[in-house]
Amino acid sequence: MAADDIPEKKAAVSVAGINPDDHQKSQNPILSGCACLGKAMMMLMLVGFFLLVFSRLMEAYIASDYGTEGYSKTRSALMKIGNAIGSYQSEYKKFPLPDPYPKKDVSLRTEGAWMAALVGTDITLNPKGFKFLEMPAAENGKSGVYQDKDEWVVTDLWGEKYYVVLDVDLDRIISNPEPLPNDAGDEVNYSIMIYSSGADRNPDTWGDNIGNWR
Ligand SMILES: [Ca+2]
Ligand SMILES: [Ca+2]
Repeated sequence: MAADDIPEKKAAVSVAGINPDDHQKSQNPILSGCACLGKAMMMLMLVGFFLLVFSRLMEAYIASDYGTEGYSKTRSALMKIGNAIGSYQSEYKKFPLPDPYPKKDVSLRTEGAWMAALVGTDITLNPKGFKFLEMPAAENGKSGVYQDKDEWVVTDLWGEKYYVVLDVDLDRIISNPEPLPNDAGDEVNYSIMIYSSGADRNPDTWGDNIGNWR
């Protein structure tokens, strides 16, 4: 009778311990492969998501370290210094460098007689007294120009003097201060390269350095 059949069917399910449909899937290699592929895709998506979050956090960290505004201010200062040197060159047909005038390219910092020449306080290098470089007065030695005893100094946001490379021999080639992979770009075609050592004040760490060419 039908009443006797019902317990037997329930018992069959109970003995198997699994849903018959699942059992069928586990026996089907195609369905099983699809499940593995789905898990792999899920893992890849999760990894991609975490990488995205990590990169965003790193960007936020770098931005908080010197900030977009800091970057803009530094770039503006670099352009000012570069333009001041260019204007001096136009006026005096040379770089604002003291005698003995160098014959080869030079690397220097934004301090000393050549800074005094650009701000118009050194009539030896700048007999016409032109004010080629106008910068705000530095506060606590940061972000501007100030006089340290007899020397004029120009500093970045973090109180460090800028780094400058000048193509004094006028061949339009400068030894690149920024090391590149596989020595690519060892020499570059610039006349004036100026850079800040960035928030960490270390010129050798280029992640935060800010240059007039980069
Ligand atoms: Ca050169
Ligand atoms: Ca640095």
